[in-house]
Amino acid sequence: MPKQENGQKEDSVIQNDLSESFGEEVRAFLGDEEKLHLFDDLTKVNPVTTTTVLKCLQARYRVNLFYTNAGCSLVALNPFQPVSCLYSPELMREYHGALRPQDLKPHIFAVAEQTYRNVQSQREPVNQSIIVSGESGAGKTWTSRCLMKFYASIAASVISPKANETVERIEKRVLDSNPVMEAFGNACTLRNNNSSRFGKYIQLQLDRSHHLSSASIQTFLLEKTRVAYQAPNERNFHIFYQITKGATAEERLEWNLPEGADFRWLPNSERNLDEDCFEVTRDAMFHLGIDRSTQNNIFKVLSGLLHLGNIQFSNPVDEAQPCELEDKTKDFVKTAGDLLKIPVEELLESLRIRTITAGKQQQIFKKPCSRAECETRRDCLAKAIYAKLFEWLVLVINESIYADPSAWTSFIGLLDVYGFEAFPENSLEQLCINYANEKLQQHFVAHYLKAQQEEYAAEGLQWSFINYQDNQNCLELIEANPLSIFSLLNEECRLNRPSNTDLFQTRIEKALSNNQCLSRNKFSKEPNFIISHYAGKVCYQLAAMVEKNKDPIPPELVNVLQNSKDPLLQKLFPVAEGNQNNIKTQNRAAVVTVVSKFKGSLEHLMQLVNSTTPHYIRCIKPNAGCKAMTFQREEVLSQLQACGIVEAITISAAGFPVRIPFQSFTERYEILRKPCPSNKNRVCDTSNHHTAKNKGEAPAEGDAEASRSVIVEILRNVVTGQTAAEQPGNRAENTSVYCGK
Ligand code: AOV
Ligand code: MG
Repeated sequence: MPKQENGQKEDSVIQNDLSESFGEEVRAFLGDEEKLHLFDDLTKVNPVTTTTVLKCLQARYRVNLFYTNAGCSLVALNPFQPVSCLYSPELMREYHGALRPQDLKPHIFAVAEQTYRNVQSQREPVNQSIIVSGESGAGKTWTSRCLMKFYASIAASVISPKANETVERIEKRVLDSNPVMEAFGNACTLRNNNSSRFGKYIQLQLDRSHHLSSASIQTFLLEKTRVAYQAPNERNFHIFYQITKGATAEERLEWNLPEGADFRWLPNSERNLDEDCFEVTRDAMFHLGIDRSTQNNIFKVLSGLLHLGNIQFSNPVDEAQPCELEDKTKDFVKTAGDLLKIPVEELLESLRIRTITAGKQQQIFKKPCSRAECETRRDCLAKAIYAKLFEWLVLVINESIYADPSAWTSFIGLLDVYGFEAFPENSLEQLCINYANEKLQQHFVAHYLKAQQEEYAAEGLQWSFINYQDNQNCLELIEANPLSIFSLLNEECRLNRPSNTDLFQTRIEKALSNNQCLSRNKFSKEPNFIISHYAGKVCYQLAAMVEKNKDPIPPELVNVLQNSKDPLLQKLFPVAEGNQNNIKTQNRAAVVTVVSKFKGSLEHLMQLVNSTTPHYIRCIKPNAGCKAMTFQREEVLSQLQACGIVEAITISAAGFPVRIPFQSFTERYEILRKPCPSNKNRVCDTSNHHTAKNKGEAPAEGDAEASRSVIVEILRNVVTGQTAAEQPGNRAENTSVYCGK
């Protein structure tokens, strides 16, 4: 859970008081302090407790070991500084070429390689997913980028002359999608200088020979409000800073971006970030098929939005008249109109005059908007353009990496969504982001913590159930039908009345009071509700939430955009057939709310992910301030506790790390089979190397016993590559092999 304050103890202090603060049991473990960093697999730590796991991770972090295996997951600690050779092409080759990548140090490349081999080893290809999770700033996007580079390097190493040309093209384009999507979809927030403001699932599609043949990118809910509103100390999307800083003198002239111009929607531009590199974005766009002239068009429109942001209104003397323009902003209206190729008068009318249809004849009336309404319309226009532009970019990128589904047989999916966040002020955007993270957590819980234990029980294995934090309650509070935060928000939108947040707060409390994940900050004057998420409590402010959920685009704005002479805007806002300039029809369009759309797209995503074999990378943010090489114990501790990683390690350590379907097991190792125990004996426990036990049956005897022990020995070597004695803290369970149904 992100902390507001930064007062945690630093590494050196933690060092000194560590042995005092830990219990007796742990002290024995700490005896081997020198060797702590050698635990590259947390299932080997004994005992597995939050404290021991934390201690191990800290010891490894200190000696630049950022990756540690944790049962079914890989824990990735963010160094917050470039580490030489950690992602070098040589290292990629080493992992890709390794006989057994699991013998090498834990690394995201080992996960990537294992995932790739999983696809290769199946007779029928099984799709795979790598789910990268962690809170905001933990390193998900960085990790996904490195994974993509790894797969691109595998693709580039393909020698097949036939495939070569396609592969080169695809892998380059797949990589080029990153700077473009990050320029348009990432921004500097309080938690992360390069925070993803959208979710992304990229499928790397492989042909029959397991070569990269194409890819596709699916995105989720861009935080478009950022275009027109940035919280204090945050910034707009990177691309706006890139164009204002990186444009040439001629471009400045053409795009009306004089050096030092002051734009309201461009706060904190004095902060220079690596992400401000315009050249990289332009080159990548070019490689993706967006030529220089289209790029020019895009940047002109973006500049138009910045000018739009500087338009300010004042109340008219006569209420029956439209709002006045503040004197100093008149030039901005003209420039915005020029850049967006919309006649200034039309632009002003769309911002200041509302069209109402009424009466039996559906007559059209015009009514001046209030100052606040004018401002909302201005913001809405900018958000609509930016969101469509982002959608269009994703479409263009997808077209450039697309192949007919008959050209590929399997895929590896990489999931990188915005991480859990809690700011001083949280609204619908944070609710959606945190909901997405709850969904991923649920996947982990259901897939690993729950399913694995249920399977042991079903197989009749001796197993004492390990408790874990289930987030079902929290998800129900947010999304359930018929009553949840989402359903109440939707109902409020349907009622189409001026929203009264005080009443809405009471309604939420009444309707959902029996869910323990719901509470309220009673000391706040602002209507709010608190949700206890798996990663911590977040207080959401109700103001503007209903409006954001409706996300209406006034039809006058759509009209004005459809009538623009700008080629890009014409592409983004095509005139639907038979619907030209028809305000009446547009008024009647059914409203699909933001949360309904988001819920639908996430459900679709989870179905897709559920159909794949998952691999988890858990990114951990070692300090709240994004400082290089600083390990704040409490910060890490709360993340470990929240994500259920210790429970997962406990289950992995006590359970069976290798599970092979019984059928495959017998097929594969049949050759070693002499007289074999009956099929009912499904468990081979190698703790004493020669016992088969399950459901209380007697151990096999003689030859059968010996042959089974040979099989298990082989498997053990396949799995660990070492003997038990060589591994620090190894236990009998770690060498167990379990053949399930
Ligand atoms: P996120 O994706 O998890 O947050 P990022 O991947 O953007 O976080 O990482 C945040 C910052 O941490 C990056 O910009 C890098 O400066 C640094 N970083 C992360 N991983 C590494 C690494 N392995 N080596 C060096 N520096 C690293 V968000 O998108 O906010 O949820 O919405
Ligand atoms: Mg990110």
